[in-house]
Amino acid sequence: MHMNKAPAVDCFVPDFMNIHEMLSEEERQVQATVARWVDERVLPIIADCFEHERFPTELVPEMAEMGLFGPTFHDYGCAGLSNIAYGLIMQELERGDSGIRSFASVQSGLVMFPIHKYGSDEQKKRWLPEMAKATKIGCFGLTEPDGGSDPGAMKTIARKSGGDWILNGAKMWITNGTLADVAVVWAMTDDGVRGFLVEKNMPGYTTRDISRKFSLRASHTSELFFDNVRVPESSRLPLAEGLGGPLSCLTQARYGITWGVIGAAMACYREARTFAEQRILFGKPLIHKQIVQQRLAEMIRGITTSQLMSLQLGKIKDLDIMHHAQVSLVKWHNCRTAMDIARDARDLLGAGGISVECCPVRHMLNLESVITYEGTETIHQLVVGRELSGVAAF
Ligand code: TGC
Ligand code: FAD
Repeated sequence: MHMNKAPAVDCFVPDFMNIHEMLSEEERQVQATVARWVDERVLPIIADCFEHERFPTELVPEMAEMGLFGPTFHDYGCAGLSNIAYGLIMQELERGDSGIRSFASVQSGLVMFPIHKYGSDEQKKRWLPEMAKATKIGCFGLTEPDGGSDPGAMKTIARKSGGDWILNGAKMWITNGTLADVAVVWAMTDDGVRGFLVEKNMPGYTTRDISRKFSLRASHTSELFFDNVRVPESSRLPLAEGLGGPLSCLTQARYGITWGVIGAAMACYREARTFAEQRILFGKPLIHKQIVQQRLAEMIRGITTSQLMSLQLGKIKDLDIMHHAQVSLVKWHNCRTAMDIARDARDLLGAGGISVECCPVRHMLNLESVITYEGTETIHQLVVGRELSGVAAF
């Protein structure tokens, strides 16, 4: 005999459509473990980190201990989880802060993934176990100072010199750039785009952090410079040929972002709902007002549609039938929805909402980056438009 279950909206993780019931036991346990860790380890310090532009590197070994890096791989010391479990990890991390989720996205989706998919056996053995343990950190260099939306026009070049490659150029807006032991760098060669593993100590390779950001302040965002960097052929990803290589990595990271931003939206909803219960105005708690209920209901509508879209993406990703245009639709939808929720939650909190003590303004500012990186909203609209029309209108 089944009991009808009331929609869960008053908990940390709003679950209006019983998504929890759709998860496997393992997926629930993963979510609960990461959620607890975020509550205990991230939430108490993150406002301070954001205010002082500090990425909390001390948390990275704990994330590795929980198996959060490369969690969907079944080898090289990785956890072998489902794509839905991976998504839930991203959701919980970004409920803490987009910077924490960014760190995990880059390490897993943009560095371990290309090494796993396009690397040689030696490259995999050398880097993947250490990256799973986070004793080595990676970054992903695709965007350049002259523009990120059209990576096919990249100016960073790699020329053959004997058995080696000589790299020249620059990358910009690179997450974890100054922290990274290895950069996956995409460069143009005479045969098209190729990927290289550029190591921290290679002569001619330098990095510098970008400061004065109003967004992703608890995350390192860097510039990478290549001045005649000599990279051995053994450090080229042998199976990556053409622009499809880096773009396939973006599909992995974008998938994680679709879940991540739900976490940011949940955090904002929760703070707005708590405030609306506690704030007495015109003789009643705000939550008794029709307009406030409508605003909270709109937030739940956005969170729920985003959850259902990401859950479906996870299912078709686990079946290995997910297309990158489907990811574009959900990245666009979920980022826009999370931004709208963060902005409205900020407003609902009144003047207090502009303080870093309240999370919506921090999430709202972070989401300005998240809606831009991994393909801007416009780029994703044009990807979907190309599917509908058969015409690339970039
Ligand atoms: P196009 O002709 O469309 O594609 C070239 C080849 O690649 C294939 N492809 C994809 N494959 C897998 N996943 C995708 N998402 C793919 N998109 C395209 C495509 O089928 C084709 O294959 P083939 O075999 O036919 O050659 O290439 P295009 O030059 O027309 O570009 C299309 C466009 C604009 C969609 C693409 O350039 C694009 O996505 N631009 C946005 C760039 C971007 O998102 N950069 C992100 C940088 S990394 C980052 O932001 C990290 S943030 C990390 C964090 O902190 O979380
Ligand atoms: P541009 O490509 O110059 O675009 C400018 C504007 O033009 C945008 O509004 C865009 O939507 C619009 N536009 C572009 N094309 C068209 C068109 N065809 N028609 C109409 N409008 C168009 N990159 C990495 O490689 N690795 C990273 O780790 C990384 N981390 C990042 C972290 C942060 C915090 C940020 C903010 C960015 C990061 N990026 C990273 C870069 C990010 O991917 C780029 O910012 C993004 O791809 C957009 O490139 P752009 O900023 O050069 O904007």
